[in-house]
Amino acid sequence: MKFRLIAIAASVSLLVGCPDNDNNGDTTQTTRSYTVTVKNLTPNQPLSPLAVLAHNDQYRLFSVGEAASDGLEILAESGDNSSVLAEKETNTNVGYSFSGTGVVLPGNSDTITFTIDPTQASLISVASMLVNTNDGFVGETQLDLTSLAVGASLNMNMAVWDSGTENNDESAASIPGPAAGGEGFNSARDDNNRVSFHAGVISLDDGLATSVLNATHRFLNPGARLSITRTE
Ligand SMILES: [Ca+2]
Ligand SMILES: [Ca+2]
Repeated sequence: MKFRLIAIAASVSLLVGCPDNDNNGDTTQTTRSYTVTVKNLTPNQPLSPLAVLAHNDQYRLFSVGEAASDGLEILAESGDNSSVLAEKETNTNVGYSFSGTGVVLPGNSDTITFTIDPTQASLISVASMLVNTNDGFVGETQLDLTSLAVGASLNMNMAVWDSGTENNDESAASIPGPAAGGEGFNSARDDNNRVSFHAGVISLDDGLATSVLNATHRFLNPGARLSITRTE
């Protein structure tokens, strides 16, 4: 009995504290609007233009421990988000795709604003390459927006992943970002072919003789900050 009283008191305070709660699960509302902001937290790793997909729960942009899709391989090696965005056309589980406005420099952020039909897509995935790496990217997948009330935000740190599709040799020939201007995408998968937590770059300063990178290109997780706000 005492537990039940506490539970009731808690639910009452929740209702008082969240007047917008009525918007949750409102089946009469046909669209919902969001802003998605990614802030680059690294010292010297520009982020490639953001890719954002809105989809149902049958889709994942990537799975840790499993092979990257061809689209993610291209994004993670070259920064080109077009193949990931094209999954809207080729995968019936993806309802919407949105691109960022351009490269996101260290300390800067980019914001994408969009409106979606929650019956078509209630989860989102976000990805962007750290361009001074072989195949490093920040990414989140299957973020469920269903319970996000109007005015509420979801904030999280974005881990840096290794797409597992290119060897991390850090050579000038293989780093596409401003540190080198080397090759972007190569269809060879000369790494372990599994998405994993990125071990970080070594750099010439830390003893990798073939590396075109220096200590400023190093990063420790997280690589970016993600904020999602529901506006309508
Ligand atoms: Ca790699
Ligand atoms: Ca490759």
